[in-house]
Amino acid sequence: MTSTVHRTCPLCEAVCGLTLTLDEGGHVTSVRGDKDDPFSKGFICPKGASLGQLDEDPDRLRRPLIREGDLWREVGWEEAFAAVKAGLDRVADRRSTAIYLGNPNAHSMAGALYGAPLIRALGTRNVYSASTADQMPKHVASGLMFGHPLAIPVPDLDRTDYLLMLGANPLESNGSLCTAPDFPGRLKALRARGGRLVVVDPRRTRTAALADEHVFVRPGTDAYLLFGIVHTLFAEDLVTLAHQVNGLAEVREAAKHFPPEAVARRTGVPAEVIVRLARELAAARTAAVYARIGTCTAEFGTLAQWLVDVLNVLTGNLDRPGGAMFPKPATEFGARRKPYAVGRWKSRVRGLPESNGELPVATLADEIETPGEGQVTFLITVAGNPVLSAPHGARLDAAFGRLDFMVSVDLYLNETTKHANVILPPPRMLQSGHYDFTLLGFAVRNYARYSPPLLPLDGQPSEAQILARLAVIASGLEGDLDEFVIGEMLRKATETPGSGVEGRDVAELRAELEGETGGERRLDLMLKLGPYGEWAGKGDLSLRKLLDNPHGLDLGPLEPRLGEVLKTASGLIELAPPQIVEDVERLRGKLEEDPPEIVLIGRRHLRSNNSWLHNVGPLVGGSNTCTLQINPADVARLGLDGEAVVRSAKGQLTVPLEPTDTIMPGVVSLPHGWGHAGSSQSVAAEHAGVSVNTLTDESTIDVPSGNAVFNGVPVTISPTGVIIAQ
Ligand SMILES: Nc1nc2c(c(=O)[nH]1)N[C@H]1C(S)=C(S)[C@@H](COP(=O)(O)OP(=O)(O)OC[C@H]3O[C@@H](n4cnc5c(=O)[nH]c(N)nc54)[C@H](O)[C@@H]3O)O[C@H]1N2
Ligand SMILES: Nc1nc2c(c(=O)[nH]1)N[C@H]1C(S)=C(S)[C@@H](COP(=O)(O)OP(=O)(O)OC[C@H]3O[C@@H](n4cnc5c(=O)[nH]c(N)nc54)[C@H](O)[C@@H]3O)O[C@H]1N2
Ligand code: SF4
Ligand SMILES: [Mo]
Repeated sequence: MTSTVHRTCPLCEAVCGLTLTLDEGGHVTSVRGDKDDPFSKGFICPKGASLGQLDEDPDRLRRPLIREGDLWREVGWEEAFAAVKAGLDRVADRRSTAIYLGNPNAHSMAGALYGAPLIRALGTRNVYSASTADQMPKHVASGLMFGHPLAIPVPDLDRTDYLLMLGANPLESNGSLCTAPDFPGRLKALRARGGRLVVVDPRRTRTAALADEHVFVRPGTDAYLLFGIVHTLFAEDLVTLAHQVNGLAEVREAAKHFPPEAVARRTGVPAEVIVRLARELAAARTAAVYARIGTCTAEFGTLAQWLVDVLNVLTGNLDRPGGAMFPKPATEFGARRKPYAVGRWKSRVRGLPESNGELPVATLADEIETPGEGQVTFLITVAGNPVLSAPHGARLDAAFGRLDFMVSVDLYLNETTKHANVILPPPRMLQSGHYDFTLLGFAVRNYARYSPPLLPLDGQPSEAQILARLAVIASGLEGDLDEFVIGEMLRKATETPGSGVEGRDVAELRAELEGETGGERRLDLMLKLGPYGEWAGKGDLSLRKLLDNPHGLDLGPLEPRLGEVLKTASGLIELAPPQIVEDVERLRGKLEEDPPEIVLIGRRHLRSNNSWLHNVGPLVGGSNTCTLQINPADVARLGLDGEAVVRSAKGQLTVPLEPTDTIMPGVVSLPHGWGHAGSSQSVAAEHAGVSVNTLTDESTIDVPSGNAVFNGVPVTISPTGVIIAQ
């Protein structure tokens, strides 16, 4: 007997609904898009379609591993946890412990619900994550402008008349910090209804090819370009404010230094194009500016992310339909008691400021290598592969080898986890519940969907249980973590005026919660207390209701809600936060600088996902390979053929060339997440490629956020076989 089940795809930010067919043995026999999902409406991509192969990959770990020298031994769970405890007991000072949380934590219930308690239990400030290799500039800009790092406006994709998109390629990535299943279809619909799409990218990507206009920009210079647009709005009297703001005069002052003629040379975008973009943005009935990873992982990432929302504000488009809007997720984040701040503490070695409670992953190697009080000797990684994904990952590869003890929670033995003393594998995807606590906060329509586990755990702990157990080991406190958290949340809610449960009895409310696991009960609580919840009084949302609606629930289009979202001390939008404006000097200082002759950027491929889907046969090969895209003019100028040697300040690689006129002259592109030579993942090893993060530089960061810089890395390129004096 086969069965048909529905669940959310956990692989990227698009949160598509999937319909799976399972045979009697619980094996996936087919995966289709779920036509009844009100948000994704049947959309699916090749990754979602291969979920079955991934779920049953013979190379994935099923039991814990303990490393003894170079040998791995499969052990039972109790032995594995005892080994972790023994490793941690050897640490005299918790300041010597560190944790790294990788990208899949943003997709899993375990990451959302148990990451923070684990950090607290470990009691260290050495907290690192993929966020400082990704979107930290956006959190810092939003935190300082709107008072909350998660107050991130998204383009109102389905209604906007004009979309200016920088450094994003949703036709490959399916979107990021903008949850929108079938992003390609939504962009086509925008154009079909007479809207205009402009894409700014050093490559003519598939997204750019679909747009009305593609603008080539020199890597790393988006902040100049955006300032040029802001300058024009002021110069031509095109500013229309729809909200009261602080700092308008400071923004106008700062923008004076960046007239279009001055930034044209640096950005490669002609002055008349910059002026026209400003006029178009101002004239559009509604418009949104949206910028992603190409602009975040850059030297001026925070300035660029800030200017994106400055433009949304200055054109009157923030918080209005068709503009840039704040989603209202069903498990809405709580209020912040203190104003958002960055730099509350600094890293030990380089003195880099904390943001969102994290230190930059760009300095993790320093903390492991540098002796002294607080030197990191014990590391936990959860769902991360920083050896391939962090800037100058090659250095981390060596640094991890020097740790006293390392624990990894991961389904693969890979470039990072090979250094662990203990690897704890999560169960199969189909054995886990799924709710997108994080990603639904960035959705272009309000929506909720819960996927319960489809298969039993068979004695193996869930990932939630693994993380909770690690927290118990680290804190030394026994007890039920979930019931503790539930008690705390209920206590706060019953003491908060207007919470819908003010003055009610905690035990009584606790007894009303449903759910098979602690995670489900916490979800039920958050839904009931959330803006559509049955307790908050504005709806009837609960776990039960989501279980009764397995295709998901549409909660309506985005609505203006700035008043609810703003958490700044002034109660106004802070258009010119001092910590950001301070960095404008650095930008000005480089305005006249001659750009390097050749710079390196990254790219994504539809069938890839950072470093960890290269072991799924149907996804690798063909156009999804690790090649260096280079303009034919550069190939000819440098006398290259077939392969070339790329050198940076940090390392060198020999790579196959892919000449294409879709990339600007003077720019080359190499995807990240490759470099699987010698991997125990058999398919990935056959498609090894090289790691671009051998070349990237951990000493360069976006200053306000500490974010890594992956785009605009200076490199030189020479034919293979030519010996260059170093
Ligand atoms: N298929 C696939 N999907 C993914 C992922 C994946 O690896 N593969 N990863 C997921 C993750 S973790 C994330 S964060 C998202 C990212 O989602 P996106 O931000 O859409 O990521 P990319 O496809 O890398 O698009 C970035 C674009 O920026 C361009 N670019 C590079 N440098 C610059 C610059 O200086 N300025 C400008 N304006 N553009 C520049 C690149 O050419 C590229 O086209 O994708 C997610 N989805
Ligand atoms: N040069 C360059 N470098 C980049 C980028 C770039 O554009 N260019 N992009 C950056 C970005 S945006 C990101 S987000 C980071 C990603 O950085 P990381 O998060 O460090 O890297 P991933 O490749 O996503 O690694 C995910 C790991 O989690 C494991 N995993 C997958 N699912 C699960 C699960 O459910 N549970 C557990 N426990 N483990 C799981 C996988 O096996 C893999 O080891 O890379 C960054 N690095
Ligand atoms: S677009 Fe993303 S969420 Fe949708 S099927 Fe593909 S990988 Fe899964
Ligand atoms: Mo990312």
